Amino acid sequence: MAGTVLVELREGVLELTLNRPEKLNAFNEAMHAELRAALERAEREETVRAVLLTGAGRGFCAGQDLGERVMGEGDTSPDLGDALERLYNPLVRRIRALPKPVVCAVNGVAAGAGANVALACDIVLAARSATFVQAFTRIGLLPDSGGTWLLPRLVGDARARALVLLAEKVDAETAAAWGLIWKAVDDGRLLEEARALAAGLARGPTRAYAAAKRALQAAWHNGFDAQLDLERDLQRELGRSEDYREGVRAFAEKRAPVFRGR
Ligand code: T3D
Repeated sequence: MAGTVLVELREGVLELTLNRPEKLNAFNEAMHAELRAALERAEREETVRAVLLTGAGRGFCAGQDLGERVMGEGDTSPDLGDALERLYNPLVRRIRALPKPVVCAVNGVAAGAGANVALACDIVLAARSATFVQAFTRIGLLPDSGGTWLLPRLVGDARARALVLLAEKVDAETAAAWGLIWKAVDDGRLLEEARALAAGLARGPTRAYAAAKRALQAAWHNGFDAQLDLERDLQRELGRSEDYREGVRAFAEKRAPVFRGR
């Protein structure tokens, strides 16, 4: 039986396809578990040097599977804090902290936590027909999975507040124009472009990417001096890497570098 996440390693890229298309790839416990295992593999295996996340069918991900949350008269309310603590928070933390680039190809609607998981990735491409919707307030919730942290930082407070309170769909072109994502591409070219981009990153200096991700994440809370200190420490480490040596040698020899991620 096909899993809820399809996993394929190609050209150093671990391609992860959310695979519950009949539910627009909404998250259930099984999909969380399979995605977690795949991301752990991405972190562990040296042959994996980038990750590509996408969705099967016409949607990217519709957030939490609401079928698991329907309550009858007299049912006790679910502990959503527990669901965030066990499932969503570790997921977005894992994506942000993964020491390898994570590319997201948003192939269709990205709603609720599905939108915020996409936005947690390093480089987000979206099909022109894709949409993003902070659907949470439609069902009486607030954005989670890092949405309230990430949105104002990406698009500014005014747009973040409107996105959250109005819970309206934003199309991919607008998302790109606002800086919510990297770019919108023609539907038929999305996967091809995302794969080429991820494969290029997989051939790149993996340790430099990891350090850059770490520094960019720290920049959100560090002051200028702390950030300069962090850059100094990380650059010191990178200066001892094989990839740096190769990069400089290739530059001097006027050829393309061959980075091994070491
Ligand atoms: O609970 C916790 O653990 C706390 C954490 C919460 C995190 C969250 O993500 S909360 C937010 C949950 N998500 C939503 O509220 C989004 C719900 N879905 C929608 O608003 C719409 O489906 C979309 C805007 C995403 C897409 O609209 P549209 O018109 O393109 O498609 P549709 O017809 O509404 O959906 C197609 C099918 O997918 C449909 O099934 P059916 O009728 O054909 O059998 C629909 O029920 C199903 N579907 C869509 N979203 C979900 C879903 N099934 C389960 N859960 C979903 N989230």
